[in-house]
Amino acid sequence: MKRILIVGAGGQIGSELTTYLRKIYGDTNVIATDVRPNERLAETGPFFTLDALDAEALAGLVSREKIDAIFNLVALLSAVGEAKPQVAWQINMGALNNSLEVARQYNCALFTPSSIGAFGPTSPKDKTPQDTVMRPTTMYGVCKVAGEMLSDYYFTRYGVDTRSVRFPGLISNVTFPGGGTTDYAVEIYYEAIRTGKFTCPIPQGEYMDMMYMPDALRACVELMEADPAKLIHRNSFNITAMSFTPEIIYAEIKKRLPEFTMDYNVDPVKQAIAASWPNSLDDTCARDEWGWKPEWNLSSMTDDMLDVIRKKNLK
Ligand code: VAH
Repeated sequence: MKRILIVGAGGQIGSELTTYLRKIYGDTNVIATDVRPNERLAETGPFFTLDALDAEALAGLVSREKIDAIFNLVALLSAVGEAKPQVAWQINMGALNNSLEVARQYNCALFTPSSIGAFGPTSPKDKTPQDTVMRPTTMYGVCKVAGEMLSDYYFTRYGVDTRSVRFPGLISNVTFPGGGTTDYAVEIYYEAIRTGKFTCPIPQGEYMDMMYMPDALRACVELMEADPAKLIHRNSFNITAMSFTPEIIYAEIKKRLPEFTMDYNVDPVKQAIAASWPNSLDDTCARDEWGWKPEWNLSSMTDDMLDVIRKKNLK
């Protein structure tokens, strides 16, 4: 990768991936775009407002900037996607289709994240295999499975260098996620510092795979820089770092903040989505094919999250 375009750079992943890639490849070689202006991203490198559904504008930018790798991060997440499924399909699949077509026309590599949301209630729940039944029951999951298959099609039919990982819930301290089922695992840290109490929308006992954002960012680069001859899979690799329930993350925070309290007000939409997803993933293929290995666990992530949030002086 030399000249990189990030589509949807203003979101939870993109806002940190832009900074991360600029440190590796050089500020001027990472062009960030989003449908809304973003002053923070424009401060450290090139930024353009771009509607990912505007195929002509996307193609023009890729051509002008001589892009050789695209990160397509545009997606309405699982819970918000259930509130407006048709909009989620139009945006998620429209942005992917445009990215695939432009990648084909201008010979770009393309990374599009998938998710544990691509699995459904009939997928094996524990140590969910790389290749297994995938019948998601959310529009988000339908988009992710369709996106995986479309991306594999563009690789086999046109030779487009498409690659992808199935991200677990991502936890970060820079940009809040929006409309996700795993958002609680970010919100709980902020409430532990801000108010000392948290009302959890996910029921006790509900395991979900999770990952700290620094591991997710490194996974994006390691996969995109991996030797293509060693890739048996492409779209999309299971990867994970940890799996926990609300009471497990609560107990980890409480070790550090003994006064912290949590109660439950379960959100039925998020409960149904979480229940349809795996409890834990088997990420052997990512480890074997491109050397994936997480570096953060629940304890080290909790130390870092609380440390960074304290320094934000939230009121
Ligand atoms: C969501 N954060 O909750 C996203 C993610 C695995 C979860 O895809 O929808």
